[in-house]
Amino acid sequence: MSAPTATPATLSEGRRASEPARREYLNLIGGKWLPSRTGKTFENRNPAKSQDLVGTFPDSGSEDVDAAVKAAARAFSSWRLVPAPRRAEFIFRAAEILRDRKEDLARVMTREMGKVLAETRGDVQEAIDMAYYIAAEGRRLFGATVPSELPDKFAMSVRQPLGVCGLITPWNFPMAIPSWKTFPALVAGNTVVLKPASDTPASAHHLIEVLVEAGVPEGVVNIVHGGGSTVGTPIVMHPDVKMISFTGSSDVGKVIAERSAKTLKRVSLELGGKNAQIVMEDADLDLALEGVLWGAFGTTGQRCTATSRLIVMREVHDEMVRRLADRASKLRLGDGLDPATEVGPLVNRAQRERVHSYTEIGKAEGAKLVAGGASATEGALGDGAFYKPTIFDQVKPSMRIAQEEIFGPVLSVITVSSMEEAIQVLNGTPFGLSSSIYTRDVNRAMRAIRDIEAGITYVNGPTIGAEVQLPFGGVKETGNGHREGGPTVIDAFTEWKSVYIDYSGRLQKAQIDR
Ligand code: UN1
Repeated sequence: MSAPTATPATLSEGRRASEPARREYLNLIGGKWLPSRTGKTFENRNPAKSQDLVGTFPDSGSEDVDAAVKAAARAFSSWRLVPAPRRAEFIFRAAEILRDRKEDLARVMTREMGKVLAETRGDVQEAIDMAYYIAAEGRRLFGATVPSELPDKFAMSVRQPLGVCGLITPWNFPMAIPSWKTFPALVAGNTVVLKPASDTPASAHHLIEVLVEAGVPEGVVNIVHGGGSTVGTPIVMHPDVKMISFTGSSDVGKVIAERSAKTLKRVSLELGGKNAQIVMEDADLDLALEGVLWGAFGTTGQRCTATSRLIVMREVHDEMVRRLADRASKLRLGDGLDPATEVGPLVNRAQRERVHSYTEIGKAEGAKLVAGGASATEGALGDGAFYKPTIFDQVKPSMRIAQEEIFGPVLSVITVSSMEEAIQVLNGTPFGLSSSIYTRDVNRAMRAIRDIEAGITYVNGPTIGAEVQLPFGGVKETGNGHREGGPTVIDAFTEWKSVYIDYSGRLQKAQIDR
């Protein structure tokens, strides 16, 4: 494996990423660190401090994608033959490197994405968790052995890798989500071309560097930096890419599914959400309040799983909204590297404009603004993409602010009069990722678990905080039936082969010889 030509392994040299430092990043193609063939680059800047340049990245094009796919296809012919437990050992090694370097990786992530250090540490931790969890699959990758209907005949099913997988990842979990896709793909015997979000390319890049350092052979992992149309689309359209795993918006997911249909690629999609927390009148209100604050404003509301709607019983509405508005308006905004900060900036100014447009929509729809509703520009905040935690009360379930994914710190409060109405409102959007109910009544909790249309339901916990060992994904326009995480992610990254071994020494005819 040739070394990066820019400043390699800077993170292992103990430099604190919070110190202003920039780096020229390159693509990794077939084991070589290369600039883009376009000759172009783009900048990655800190959304809390615009003068802080994290690094420059290749602004790649279809030729870079083609080279990466060819390298991955070549590497596949040998990687698929490496025994799965050996493949997994590279991932265990990567887990250890990530664990040792967690603090530095988290600090760079805060600089490029904005979320607070406690959360970027959590993001790296999620990659470490995924590595340990899925590397153990190297000694499982279970198939089934089943009886044959004929004598002296053996039957089983085995998993086989797909080939080159194209992984397209978002900016809100800059390392965790690339790890959710890359690690299982590799354990299963696939090779990878990764295109991370151009808002947060450094963290995905560091993940790939860690895999290189762990000894993953040349061409098995490749990273091509750049935009959605210039790099993402060529990956999706490439005939030698066998599978696409994408996390992002439902609109882009639908386009990817359509395009992938032309070459009948497998597509695993993790898309939008409009997650809700229900608060019943019997709930522990203190707990419910902490839950919704964390679910709605943690990560500045930029999680697929973020709490975007609070569905509250009429009896406890006034108290909940009063306390919530008070607490939300006191949350401390700032640079995520400052330990006092509770809410970081949005990922960029364009996203802040988008979030603010929903504030205008909410007002025009007649909802009542009870907190926030504007950019935060006081003092040093003026240099970043900060937006005040925003709460709309008196929201009707059909309003756009109650139906569309906003992906920012905006919460819509909807009042209901019964459990049935609460679940009906919760289910009444095109999405179905995460959900939550706060109640002390076990019967109500069990009914909610049964009747809520979502891939994830929490009881007495917020909508965010999924763990890697359980399936992650959603129903309706949140996805297309695949799940990340848990043992289920292996289904996304493998093909089944059924094997029949006839040791009778004669022609036996299934369904006919009886
Ligand atoms: C996402 O926002 O796409 O469950 C992922 C959670 C995190 C993962 C979120 N563990 O909130």
